[in-house]
Amino acid sequence: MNDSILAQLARALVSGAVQVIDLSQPLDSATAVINLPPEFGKSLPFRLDEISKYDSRGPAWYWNNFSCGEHTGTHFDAPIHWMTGKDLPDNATDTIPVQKFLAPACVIDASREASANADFLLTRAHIEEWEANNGRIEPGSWVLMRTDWSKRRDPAAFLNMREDGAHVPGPHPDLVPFLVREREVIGWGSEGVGTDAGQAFQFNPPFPCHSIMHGNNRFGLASLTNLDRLPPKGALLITPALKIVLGSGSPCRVLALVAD
Ligand code: 23J
Ligand code: MN
Repeated sequence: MNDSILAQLARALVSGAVQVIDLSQPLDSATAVINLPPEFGKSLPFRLDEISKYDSRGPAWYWNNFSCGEHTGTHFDAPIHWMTGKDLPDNATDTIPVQKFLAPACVIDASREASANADFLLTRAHIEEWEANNGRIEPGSWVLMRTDWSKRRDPAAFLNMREDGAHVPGPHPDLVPFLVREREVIGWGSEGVGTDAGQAFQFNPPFPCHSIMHGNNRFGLASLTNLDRLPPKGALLITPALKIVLGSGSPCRVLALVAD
């Protein structure tokens, strides 16, 4: 009899008792890319260049070159991405211990608040309400903020830029140190183009999710989708970043395992 935990999982995958949900957005040249003020460097959009397509350039094969910034589309943020994490051990995409690419997820539903207020910030009070219903966030969990922002298919509506910067929901600056120190989360995931709120450039500290998460060797996931298909607790995330040597992050096919 084979009832090892992995054999049970394999059977559950074959039977459909465990489902795989794709939390990634499609990558193409229209994929929205973060737009920082003009004095800063630019991340290039995704680009595909055909090498051959069963033609004189390659009679039996189709393939492409592609290029993009590391932080394009659904992507993983490594600690080395931020100055606060630059000297931490194993802080880049090639050195993060691969065990960390599998971790449970807590999904906080802020879709109602986000639809009423594009600048909505998730606070400790929201987490405590979630914990009253679902139990305490376990160490090593992802916290994913569901906003339904990924349903904004028009890139302009998704980025939601105004003269005073982007207006996108995210974590309150006081929430991030709480999640790092008192809940020991592995990272934070957002549906927006980055992990921080659109107005986070003027928070104290600026970009607290980047600054505090990465300064404590924690990770980020951005441009997630399908968070409305996850339970509040119990999903297992698979988030392997590409093994870019000294990479600050990479596009990522983020998958969630969910049991019936
Ligand atoms: C660089 C500077 C600011 C931000 C970002 C990148 C991201 O959101 C990112 O994708 O890591 S806010
Ligand atoms: Mn990023």
